[in-house]
Amino acid sequence: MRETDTALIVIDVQNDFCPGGALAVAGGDEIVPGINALMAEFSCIVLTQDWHPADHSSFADNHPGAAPFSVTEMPYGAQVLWPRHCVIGSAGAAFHPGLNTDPAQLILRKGFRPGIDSYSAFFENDRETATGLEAWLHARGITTLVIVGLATDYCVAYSALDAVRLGFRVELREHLSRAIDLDGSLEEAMAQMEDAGVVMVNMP
Ligand code: VGL
Ligand code: ZN
Repeated sequence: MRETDTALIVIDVQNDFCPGGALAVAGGDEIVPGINALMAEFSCIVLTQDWHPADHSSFADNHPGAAPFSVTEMPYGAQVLWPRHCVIGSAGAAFHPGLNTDPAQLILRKGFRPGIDSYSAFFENDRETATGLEAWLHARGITTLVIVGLATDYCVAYSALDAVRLGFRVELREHLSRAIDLDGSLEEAMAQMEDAGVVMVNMP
């Protein structure tokens, strides 16, 4: 069991981000057994769930003529337009059936406001609307986070970078994450996380 000041944060291990899903991440399902095994080492576990209403502004099909994976300007900045994914209550939004959800004390849903996306588990994409996770972790005396999940270059990276900014010590288990890798996004995200001081752990 890890120290009581450390939490495991499992980002978006949902059907739509696994092979066969609407926004499939290559090998997304491969990380499930390793994440389940890792849970045994933690007394504080948080799962996040990407959770979008049907009219969500991050869906390309809600922008007539826009292609999936194109970029648009939102009031809060640039936003990738994604294929419709993780619609509230859908099978695609459910956790991968192999993920052990029982040990989690918190399941945090994000991205439920139609006008704004939320990659990070801490802040929506305006980088200031809080999800409440920071306060939840602080109230439990958590100072160190071990982050795993999907996708390395979007929700995992945004969560890790926000966590560092908030003063947490952050460790990324690279082998328990998989990336979308859109136009070099993985390389950029890895560089940003390394610059920010995220501790990279990669095990064969
Ligand atoms: C994610 C794109 C859109 C993620 C979520 O979980 O990384 N990526 N929504
Ligand atoms: Zn999403």
